[in-house]
Amino acid sequence: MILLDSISKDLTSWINALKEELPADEVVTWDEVKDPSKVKVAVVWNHRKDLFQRLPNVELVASLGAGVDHIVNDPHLLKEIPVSKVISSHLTVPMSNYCIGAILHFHKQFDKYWEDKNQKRWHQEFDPEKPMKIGILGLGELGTDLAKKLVLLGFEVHGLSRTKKNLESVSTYGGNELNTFLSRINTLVCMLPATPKTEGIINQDLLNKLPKGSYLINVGRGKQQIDNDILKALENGRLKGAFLDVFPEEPLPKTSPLWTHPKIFITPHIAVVTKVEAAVPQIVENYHRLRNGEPLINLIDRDKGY
Ligand code: NDP
Ligand code: OXD
Repeated sequence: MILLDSISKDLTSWINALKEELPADEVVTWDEVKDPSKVKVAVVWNHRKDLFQRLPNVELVASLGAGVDHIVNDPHLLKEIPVSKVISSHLTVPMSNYCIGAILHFHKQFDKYWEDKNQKRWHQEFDPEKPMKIGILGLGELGTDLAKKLVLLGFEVHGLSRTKKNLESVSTYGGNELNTFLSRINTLVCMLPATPKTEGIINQDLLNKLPKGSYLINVGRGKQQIDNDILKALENGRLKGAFLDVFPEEPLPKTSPLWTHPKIFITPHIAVVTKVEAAVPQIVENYHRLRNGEPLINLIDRDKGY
């Protein structure tokens, strides 16, 4: 039996797609579960609080996205239960496009030309492109795709991950080289997973290590950023602009000063929205593998938490 559960997402299309792929199996929501001990796979996005306590025989928990913090932060999920995430070009393509859009916005100074337009000012600069040295924090599935595409666009690209990677034409750094990485870039793109080590990583101390007039793009997770430190960095010129897709509290409260700051672009956690066609084939594949006793795909490392 496959159970789908979310308190924030309408799961109808997911359930229909899974039922179509697995016509002989039971695909259910929590309200339809008569015997929770029959649930073998739980497919979740922001699941109900006590879900894992009620599933004694679950053998796989599948995230409906790339992030798994909503699952691994649940203390009731036993450490030995495998957790899978979505890995797909349906995710990497929109994520890279979001980041490239934000980078090009700053690179081509579209914010300045928008202001010029409002002032009816014809200011033809000799050198209209802002030089960009882009640093990607997190060179995983998403970060690697972005790094490769930025190289093709002709940008200078740096990338940092916990373990140093080898990527053609990208300057790479290991986790203990954060200061060097920051000193060589002027645009920081955060694509980190939410873990205890990444919580609050975008803080005053980190931002002060960037050169003055840098740019920030955060598409990782909101708890990685300290909003007040970002506001201070914009005030003192350390940052010239920011694109934020994620926030410590979502939806972003109406009282947040981020909403009205002229140098901050806000999107409501839509850098990627996982589509049915991205996740369902992988869930079905793992369901068959589980039944056949074969190794599962797209599993996260439960010790690392991502
Ligand atoms: P991966 O697990 O593939 O990659 C994570 C990367 O982060 C790895 O390179 C890893 O290093 C690195 N990393 C982890 N912890 C640290 C650390 N403490 N210091 C330095 N590097 C670290 O994840 P994805 O690329 O698939 O996704 C990344 C995150 O993006 C997701 O977890 C999610 O939070 C976010 N996301 C946001 C979306 C949105 O719409 N805004 C949509 C989808 C995802 P190593 O390779 O050495 O393990
Ligand atoms: C994800 C997300 O993790 O949408 O997939 O944030």
